[in-house]
This record gives sequence, C-alpha cells and structure tokens, in this order.
Amino acid sequence: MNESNPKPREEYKQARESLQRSLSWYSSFRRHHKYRPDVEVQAAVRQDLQALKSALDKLDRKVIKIAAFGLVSRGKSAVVNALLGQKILTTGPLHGVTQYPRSIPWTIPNCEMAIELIDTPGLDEIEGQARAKMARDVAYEADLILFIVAGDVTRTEYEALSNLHQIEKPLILVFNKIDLYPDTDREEIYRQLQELSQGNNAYFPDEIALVSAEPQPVQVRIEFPGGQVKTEWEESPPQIEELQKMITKIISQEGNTLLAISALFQAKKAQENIAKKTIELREKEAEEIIWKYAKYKAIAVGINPVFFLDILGGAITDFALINSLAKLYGLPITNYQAGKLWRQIFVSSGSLLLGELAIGAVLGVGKSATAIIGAFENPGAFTAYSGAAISQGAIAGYGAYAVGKAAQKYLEQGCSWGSFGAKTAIKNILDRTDPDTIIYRLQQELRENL
Ligand SMILES: Nc1nc2c(ncn2[C@@H]2O[C@H](COP(=O)(O)OP(=O)(O)OP(=O)(O)O)[C@@H](O)[C@H]2O)c(=O)[nH]1
Ligand SMILES: [Mg+2]
Repeated sequence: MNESNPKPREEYKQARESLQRSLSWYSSFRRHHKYRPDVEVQAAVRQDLQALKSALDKLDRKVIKIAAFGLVSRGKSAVVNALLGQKILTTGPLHGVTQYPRSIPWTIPNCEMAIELIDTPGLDEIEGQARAKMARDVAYEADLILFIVAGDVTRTEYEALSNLHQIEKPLILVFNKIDLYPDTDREEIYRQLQELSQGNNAYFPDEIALVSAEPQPVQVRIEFPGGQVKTEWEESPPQIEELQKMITKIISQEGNTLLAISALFQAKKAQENIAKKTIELREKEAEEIIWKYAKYKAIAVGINPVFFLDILGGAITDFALINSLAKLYGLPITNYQAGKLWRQIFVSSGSLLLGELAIGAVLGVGKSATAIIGAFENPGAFTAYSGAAISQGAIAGYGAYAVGKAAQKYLEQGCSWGSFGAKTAIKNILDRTDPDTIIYRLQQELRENL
C-alpha cells in the first residue's frame, strides 16, 4: 500500500474499533437494566447482528469487492475475464449467458489487499423481485462498481446506471467493444449521457475507461513462399490496460478508506434496522413511559411555585424520559448523549418548547407572585394560582409528550451516532479525505446520506 501516506491505517483502525464496540454492545445490550432479554426482539435483529459481524469480518479479511454490472451482452463476463487474464467465465452472443453472480479472486501486483471480482447477470435479464434483489445485494456489498456499456447508451441503461449511482459507491463507466466503435471517445459518451439525463438530476461518472475485452477475431492473410495464399481468423488480445490502471490507482490510493467506509455504511444500516425493529416491538411500553413522564412533568410544573424550578424540573423530567426510553430500547446512549439529544430536540421542536417556556415564564411568575401574596393576605388569590398552575402543568405535560415522541424518532434514526457510532466514524474519515480521490468526489453525497 501507499506507505508514504499513514492515513489509511488510521481510518481502518477507527472503523474497526467502531464496529467492534457496537457489535459487543448490541450482542449484550438486551440483558441490560430491568428489561429481560426479549426473544422477539432478539429474533428480529439476528440478521442485522450478522450484518454487523460480516462488516467487521470484511474489514479483517481486507477483501475489496469489485462488481461488474450492465445490461445483457455488454461484455461483463468478458471484462472480468480480461482483468483476470484468463477465460474463466463463459461468454457468448446469446442474452442471459450469466445467470447468477459469481466472484473470483484477483490480485494486483504490489498490493497487499485481496480483491474479488464479481460478475452479475444482465440487469435487464433479471426477472422478478428475487433476481433484482440479488443484484442490489451484490451492489450493496461491493466497494467499487464497474458499469459496462457497449455502443450507444440506451435509456434503460442510463436508468440502471443512475439507480446504481444512488447507492453511493465509487463507479467506473466501462465502454467495452471499442474495436467495434473506434470513433467513440469520452466526449461522445458524455454527450449521450447529457441527452439521456435531459438536465434532470444528471449523473456523469467521473471515470470512464474505453476497453475491448474480447475483440472480434481479425482476418489475416498468410502468404507462403511458393506464392500460396491462405486467410485465417486470428484472435486479438484484449485491450484492458486503461481499466486496469484506473482500478490499481483507486485501490492503492484509497483501498483502505473504501473498505472502511463501505463496512461502516453496512454497519450503519444494520444499527438503524436494529433500532427500528426494537422501537416497533416496544411501542406499547414506550407509550406508557411517555405518558407517565408527561404526567410527572405536568404535576411537577403545576405544583411548583417558583418559575426557575419549573424550567429545571421540566428539563430534568425530559432528560429522564429520554434515558428511560433509551433503556427500554436497549440502544447505546450515554448520559452525555441523552443531554445532547435533549438539546437537539429542544432546538428542532423549538417553537413548541419555547412556547412552553414563554407561557411558563408568564404563568410561572404570575403563579409565584400570586402564591406568595395569597399565602399572606388574599385568600381569593388561591383560585388564580390553581388556574395558572393547571394550564401551565398541562402545557408542560404536552411538552413532555412531544419530547418523548421526538426522542423516539431520534433514537430510531440516529442510534448510530455517538462517540463510537458508525456515523461518527464515517464523518471523521470523510473529513480527512484528499481532494484528489474518488471518495472526495463522492463525499458530498455520502454526507447527505448520514
Ligand atoms: N467485438 C467485441 N465483442 C465483444 C467484446 N467483449 C465481449 N464481446 C462479445 O459480446 C458477447 C457478450 O459478451 P459476454 O461477456 O457474454 O456479455 P455479458 O454482459 O456477460 O452477457 P450476459 O451474461 O448474457 O448478460 C460475446 O459474444 C462476446 O464475445 C469486445 O470487446 N469486442
Ligand atoms: Mg455474462
């Protein structure tokens, strides 16, 4: 690997640490606190735990997966063969020669990483849901995607390309069969893509390789010394160097980062799934907890005559509510994170909670003043006090309910944050990527997906 650049190792270490910690958390978290392990929840998240394990395993084995996609007969299998330097996969003019994904180990000289090349069936050949899912699964697991076209790019092809691009993996567009289309160049390909995109969400791959993976045999004339002439078909060697160079450059510069990021994205998906399923299965209990805290808060705020303590008491109840919900779900959250979450909820549902505070300020001040006066001289003031207390308490209770609901959403979507969460690790890695890399160009889109 690139020894002059120490960054990849650190990224790799960070990704590994994040995965290991979340794996050990999720493997034991259901035994925490007073909630006993829930068989239903455990069964529901088993597959996601497996996905976390396989993300870690992928990092440990350091296998970079490169998958070839494209419509039927564009030469996907031929491109994989040409990269391997051997005709291992069957190729042929009929549509649908390749029926199932197949991975074959590959090595690049002077590269410590193991590589798997994956051939897939044509995207338009894939019939029905099961096969479509098969292709998607391969794409999700891949670290680098080769999208193979040959000749004019069709609309279906452009759609398939755009769909693959949405999973945010580095992608090389491979224009194959250049022997049949010698006039095609990058400008021509960009022009076609531009036309197909019609300006809407146009996507242009950064890297385009022009290759000829299995050129047609050429006819050669052989003249023998006696004047005899014979014509023969001779195979021409594949022209694949351009693609080979691109792949080598990406892997030697960014191999570790690619591995780390795709393992972390896999982990993030698994963590989010775990949170979502747990929250669904614990819905009833969560609802009870939220109501309980809403009542506490309403009473605490309602009976408290001092404005400042109202707010403090309210915040403490909200905070305790967030913690109880996190415990119920068994999701990784520390006190510090619960506080941070409370602040986030406070900001995002600002108008409601600020409203609560503002009313609290008015009623709270009124309440404390009337309470004090009432205690000393004016028995009639007691009625005013209780009126203010009831409305303020109800508003506070409603506020707690809103906080509970928002916390549920946050826990569901954001449980992969935190100091060792996949999200944080991905962010750290992205912050340190070189402007010169393919990942840097993907960065913007990757960030949007966090
Ligand atoms: N002229 C020319 N023909 C090629 C080239 N590469 C592949 N072919 C031919 O194109 C046809 C399809 O190639 P395959 O590699 O089987 O295509 P595929 O995309 O894997 O096809 P499916 O598995 O059916 O989806 C075969 O007849 C190949 O010989 C090339 O560079 N030049
Ligand atoms: Mg094939």
